[in-house]
Amino acid sequence: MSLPVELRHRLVEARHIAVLTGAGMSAESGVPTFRDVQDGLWAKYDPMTLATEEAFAEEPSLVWAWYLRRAQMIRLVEPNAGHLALAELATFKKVSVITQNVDDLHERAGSDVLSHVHGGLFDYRCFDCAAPWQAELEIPGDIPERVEPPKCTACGGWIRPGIVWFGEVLPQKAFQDAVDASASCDLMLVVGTSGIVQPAGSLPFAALERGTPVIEINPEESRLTDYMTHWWQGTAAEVLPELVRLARGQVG
Ligand code: BV8
Repeated sequence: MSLPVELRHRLVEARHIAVLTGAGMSAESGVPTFRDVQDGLWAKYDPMTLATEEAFAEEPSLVWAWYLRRAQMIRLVEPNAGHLALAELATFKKVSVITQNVDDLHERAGSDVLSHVHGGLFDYRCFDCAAPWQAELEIPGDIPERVEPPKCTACGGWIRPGIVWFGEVLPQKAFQDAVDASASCDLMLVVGTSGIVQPAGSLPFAALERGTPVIEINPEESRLTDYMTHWWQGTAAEVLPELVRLARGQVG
């Protein structure tokens, strides 16, 4: 158990816990983290360049195929013990889940997600006129390097994923809800994020600035570790079930 006594008490007494999750939250479900996602056909591409409006405008079929592959990966995996632990925590505490992840694993574990700050792979819209696209996403068994995106029935533009690309502003309400929860909770957990991407990486400071303790759960140090109240070194699926036991006041 790697939690100082003072923080164990704060955990047991906490009435509102905000949780910021990143790609490491889904790693034990078998979803490669954002920086490790490149293998196979897309190994030669940098995700940082693919996840941009410019890349989609230039090569819609390449970018669309990449997101189809990621959507396919997510459909093939299950929530892990970490996702399930957060859903369990919310049965006896107020928990605000703020995720950078574009998967739906928190929802499939039973969590109500307050905020997907980087959007998600479960809604789509027209790249040109932004009309929502409701059709069923067709994912071929074997996804080639390029797949032409569907076309918007309203204007004929390409359909894009409801993802926040680099250089795009975050959904205003989603981010504001995330800031409000981080600033008003009485304990914050930061799970599986390198803290590299902004402005999501700034959310823990909305808690720290108010003297709210922030516990980082990560097997490795991140850009945030030096600023955290406590670094609980370990993985999401190992640590979060233990954290829930401690939150119930079950020691050991
Ligand atoms: C914005 C969707 C402003 C895409 C993502 C130039 C122009 C504009 C902006 C910028 C710019 N230069 C820099 C910026 C800011 C930029 C940014 O932050 N860049 C970084 C790279 C420096 N941010 C933006 O562009 C944002 N928009 O700033 O707009 C603006 C204002 C006005 C007008 C115009 C613009 C938009 C950022 C959103 C990008 N979209 N996702 C997609 O997924 O395809 S972000 C992407 O990275 C994923 O969502 C991912 O969640 C996110 C963050 O990464 P992490 O989650 O931290 O994942 P990572 O792999 O890095 O780390 C994994 C961690 O898990 C590690 O620490 C590891 O140790 C740990 N781990 C591993 N296994 C486990 C584990 N932990 C626990 N358990 C385990 N088992």
